[in-house]
Formats: sequence, structure tokens, C-alpha cells
Amino acid sequence: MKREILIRHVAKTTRDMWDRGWAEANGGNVSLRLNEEQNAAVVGLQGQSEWIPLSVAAPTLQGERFIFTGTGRYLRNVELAPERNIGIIELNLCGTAFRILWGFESNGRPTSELAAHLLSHATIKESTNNYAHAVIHTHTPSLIALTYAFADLSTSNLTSLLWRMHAECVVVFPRGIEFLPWMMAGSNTLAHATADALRTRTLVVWEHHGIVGTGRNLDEAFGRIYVAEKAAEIYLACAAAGGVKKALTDDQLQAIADNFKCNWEKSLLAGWPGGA
Ligand code: 2HA
Ligand code: ZN
Repeated sequence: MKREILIRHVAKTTRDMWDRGWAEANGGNVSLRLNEEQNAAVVGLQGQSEWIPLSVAAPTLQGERFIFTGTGRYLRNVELAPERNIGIIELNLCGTAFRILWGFESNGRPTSELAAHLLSHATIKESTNNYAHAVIHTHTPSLIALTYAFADLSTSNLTSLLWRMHAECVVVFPRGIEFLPWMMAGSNTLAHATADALRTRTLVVWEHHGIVGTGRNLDEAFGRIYVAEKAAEIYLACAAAGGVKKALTDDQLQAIADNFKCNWEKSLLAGWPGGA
């Protein structure tokens, strides 16, 4: 694969994130672990930096290459100047340091959420048997709003609300959506908690901050986030119109799960935030 195609794909994703209002200022970040075909786009590239130590070790990602958005960079600008706003990195053979192979011009570095991305990649590489290659973190306003609107949000009542508010949800994230209480952005604590959650989920909500979505490629990760965000939008539209008077029932969700042969985690159905 040509490098330009890979870059265009990342630029399309970041542009879509900006267009949807998910990536204000330098908010949001994207990474893709290069597959065999995409690795062809980096053949012959020499290290453009020294080895830079990672704050977390990711031994199972030894020697892997990734395309990343840059720290402090604006996702809306990736399409204008990809060589400045994104870059390709390579991990060393211990998974303890990285070096830049391309991009991040003018002293750029990968995202401030590098630890969360790398630990998430390590988890999903293993838990999906090397299927999942993409991680997106973004600031989806309606999902964030839910973390302010309810004081008792949990993995089960958030999953239950989203499944019941949009019929796509149980098909797109049948294993549920994880809710993590507030932790400092960019911290190793948040990185470890996110990666742990991804052993069973494909989506993780960060209280008062945003979401992490994973998938085979950027389209799948983006699509999963979009479906969850849309369910939150539908909920908020109903709340603004006087409240939810009717939602998908247990039986309807079961019928959808059966129809689409989803291996869903039905135990998450209990509850509704706010206790109603
Ligand atoms: O890139 O979104 O969480 C800025 C952020 C940090
Ligand atoms: Zn963020």
C-alpha cells in the first residue's frame, strides 16, 4: 500500500471527527497498528529520531509500527499538513521505546494519550486474535453529557440505556460499553484501566472526558463510536422533549440479538441511570 493512501485514510477519519464536533482544538487522537499491507508503506524509512522511552511497557507490541496523531495538533489540520500533524512510529524489540519513522515535523511527538493507545493495542491484539488494529479517542458531546446528567452511571446502566435508545447498539457493541470513573487525562492509571476494560469491550467511556473505540480498522472504530454517540443524542433529544416515554424492551432487544446472531452480554440489561 502507498503511504499516501494510508495518510488519506487517517485524514478522512480526523476530518470526520472534526466535522461531527468530536475534536475541538487539539482534542481527540487516533492510532492504527499497521497490518502487513500497510507496513509496505513504510519499507525503507529510516529512524528520524533517537529511541524515546515509553512511560509504559508494551512487550507484545515489539517491533510493531503505528500511525499516530500528534500531541497538541489539531485533527482538523491533518488533511492540510499530514507530515506535521501525524506520524509513523516503530517500537523497539522490547516494547519499551519508540522512534519516529515519518512525520511529526517541527519537533512533534505522538499524542498525550500514547500510553492509553499502546496498552489498548496490546490488549486488543491479544483479545481479538490480531483482528483489531485501530484505536480512536474522542470527545463525543452527548456521551460526555450523560456523564454529567447522571450521578450513578455504571457499565450496566449506561449499556442498558444506549441499547434501549437505538436499535443498532446491541448489534454494534453486543459486549456492552465500559464506564470508567474520572481519571486524569494522559495518565498511566487511565491507560491501564482502559486497556483492562478492552479485554471484554470495544468501547470505553471516560467520565467527564470522552470515549475510546476500537476496531479492525478506523472505519469500524469510528462507526462503533458513532452508533453509541447517536444513541446518547437520541436519549438527550427525548429528555429535552419531556422524557423517554417508551424504549426498546428486553424482548425486542432479545429478538434483535437473535436475528443478527449477536453474542450479547444480556446481564448488562439491568437498570437505568437515575433509577427510573
Ligand atoms: O489530545 O484528547 O485526552 C487531547 C486529548 C487528551
Ligand atoms: Zn481527550
